[in-house]
Amino acid sequence: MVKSFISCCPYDCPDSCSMLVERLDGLTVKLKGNPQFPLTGGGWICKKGKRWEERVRSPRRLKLPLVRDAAGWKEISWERAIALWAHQIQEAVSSEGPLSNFVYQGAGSLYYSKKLFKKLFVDLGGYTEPRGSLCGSAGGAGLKKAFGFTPVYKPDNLKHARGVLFWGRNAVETHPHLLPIIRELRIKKDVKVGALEIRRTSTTDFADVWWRIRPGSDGALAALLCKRLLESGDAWPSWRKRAKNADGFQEALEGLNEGKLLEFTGLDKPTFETIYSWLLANRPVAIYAGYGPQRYMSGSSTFHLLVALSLLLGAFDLRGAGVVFGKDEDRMFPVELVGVPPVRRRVPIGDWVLNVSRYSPKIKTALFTCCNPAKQSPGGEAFRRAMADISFKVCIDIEMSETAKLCDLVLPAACFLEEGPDWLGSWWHGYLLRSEKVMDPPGEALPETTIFTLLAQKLGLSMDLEKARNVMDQMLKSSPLVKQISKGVYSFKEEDTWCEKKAIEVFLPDDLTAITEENKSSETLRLVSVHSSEFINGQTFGVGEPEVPEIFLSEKDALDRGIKDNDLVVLTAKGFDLKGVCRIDKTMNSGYCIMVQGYPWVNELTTPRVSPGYGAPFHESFVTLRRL
Ligand SMILES: Nc1nc2c(c(=O)[nH]1)N[C@H]1C(S)=C(S)[C@@H](COP(=O)(O)OP(=O)(O)OC[C@H]3O[C@@H](n4cnc5c(=O)[nH]c(N)nc54)[C@H](O)[C@@H]3O)O[C@H]1N2
Ligand SMILES: Nc1nc2c(c(=O)[nH]1)N[C@H]1C(S)=C(S)[C@@H](COP(=O)(O)OP(=O)(O)OC[C@H]3O[C@@H](n4cnc5c(=O)[nH]c(N)nc54)[C@H](O)[C@@H]3O)O[C@H]1N2
Ligand SMILES: [Mo]
Repeated sequence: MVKSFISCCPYDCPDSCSMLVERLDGLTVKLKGNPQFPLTGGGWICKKGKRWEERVRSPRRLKLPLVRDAAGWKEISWERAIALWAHQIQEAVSSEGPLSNFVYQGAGSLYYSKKLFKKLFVDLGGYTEPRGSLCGSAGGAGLKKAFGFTPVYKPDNLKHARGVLFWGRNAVETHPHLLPIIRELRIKKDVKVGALEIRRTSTTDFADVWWRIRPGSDGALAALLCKRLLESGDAWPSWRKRAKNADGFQEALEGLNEGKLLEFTGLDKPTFETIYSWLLANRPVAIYAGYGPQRYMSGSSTFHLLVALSLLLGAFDLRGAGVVFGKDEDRMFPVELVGVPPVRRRVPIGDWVLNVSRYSPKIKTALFTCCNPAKQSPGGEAFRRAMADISFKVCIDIEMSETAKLCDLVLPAACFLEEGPDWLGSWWHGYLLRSEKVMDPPGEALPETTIFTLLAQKLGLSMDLEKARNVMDQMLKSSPLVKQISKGVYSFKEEDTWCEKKAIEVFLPDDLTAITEENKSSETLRLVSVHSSEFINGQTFGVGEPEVPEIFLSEKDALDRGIKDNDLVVLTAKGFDLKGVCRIDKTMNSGYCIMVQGYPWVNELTTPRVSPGYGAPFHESFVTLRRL
């Protein structure tokens, strides 16, 4: 008998889709978009979400706890696994104090129940964790600098925009449920779509017009556009009313060398003029900013300037104008269920691997959950060295990830279909989604809430995270801040930072030196990595890895090196050689090469660094390239 459930996709994707799950038997499920959910109206979900139909029961699922000894991996009982882990934690706390326990959580599942485990480390007296994220913290920091908080652009306000500018956002690949909305706006309101990119993409194809910019120079372009708006008198007349530090900002712009900056962006004067005219002609413009342009040392400054540009183009007075990026998907998570740690140490996510051996107190145990930094964080070799410096490492995952392989203990987790009730938010839309348990986990896999409740018991702490999850469920269901729309779909009150009546003032930058920071030498190519519609982040399930990685290169850089399309090439950085196949991309400029992120070799070539805002500037990595 077919049984239906409401669930939601756990992936770290802006779309966060509510899903209808049909369970055909204990092992087989069919997934589609929840027809009652406004954003998946036609029942459509993307291919990566759909693949959970196989992933949930794939042979790759971990089914038993595994421990590593000199001979390799061995299955052990939960009881022994928990006892071993508890012992290591106790030893760490008694020798170095609670900060010697490192907890690292990533974006593998956005479900709220995955956040409850921190209560255990709070109750132990504290912990160490990464500061910033591998994702959007640099851009987010730039927005925060302007506002003092993370602004929200409500998707609903797009309907007031006349122009949508995908500024380094590859929405067609990475944000598919936005497209029907834009298509409708085009038809009904004649909305114009532009894109600023470093190469042709499916999003530039979707746009009416696109311009190619040099990687890492978006801040310079934004500053030039601001300068021009002010000097030509086109700036929104009342922009100063909303600005803090207007004079400092104007002075900083006056001091800029226009010719040099334009050269830096790689744009010629006529192209700059077209961009400028497009912005003026299509006000109010929603600047849909991407993650790519903030993976540079200048990422935070760039985003700060995008706010300034929006202001000068009429944001706050013109509904629909503003910068669309991410927002806190955990806003509705009841943090009181976790509590505040008495002490907490935060180490930069971009380069902790370089410094871990020098930390005091020393890191003695590490927990990795919902993350795969061995693959997804910059500097593969540096990560492995850091791991070798930590005496006891635990990984909780649903599969044997690259990170799990570097740990001492690997624990099998239940996935979203196998636990619940649970909740998640979105970093785009304004719905809160609730999911139900559909089936049991495979083998002995357990929900994280159960795993940490067992660990707490062993450590003599009294906590029941299964119960906490149910308390969270009651709290969210009965919260006066949320309103149920249909089964599993709730909306919550959220103010749009760009459109609310309350007078918001943004702080404008007066130091623009960061936007032209460069550290490149002429023989090397900048390595830019991009997300793909095929899979999410490092989770390539069902896609697999190409035998020979593709390396995209401009015609000129290929010619300079005697490389032809489809030639085998070697990419080298930091002593690591990668064999790849060259794909000449005539839409790229010279000076950089591009690879798809999410494959294990990409971050072997990237450099661990921290950018302002505690981001990871993946694109400040440089490689040499030659024909094989
Ligand atoms: N299918 C799918 N969807 C996803 C993801 C996924 O892996 N797969 N990941 C999710 C997550 S976690 C994130 S953070 C988002 C990422 O979403 P996006 O921001 O759309 O993706 P990216 O590929 O990181 O970057 C977007 C574009 O920036 C361009 N770019 C790089 N450098 C520059 C630059 O200096 N200037 C300009 N103007 N453009 C530049 C790249 O060519 C790329 O096409 O997608 C989310 N959605
Ligand atoms: N070079 C380069 N590197 C990048 C990027 C880039 O553009 N270029 N993009 C960056 C970005 S934007 C992001 S967001 C990060 C993402 O990096 P991570 O946060 O590491 O995310 P994932 O690769 O999705 O890995 C998540 C892990 O969680 C596991 N998992 C899935 N569901 C569950 C669950 O329910 N419980 C547990 N315990 N585990 C689960 C998966 O099997 C997987 O091993 O990568 C970053 N890395
Ligand atoms: Mo991300």
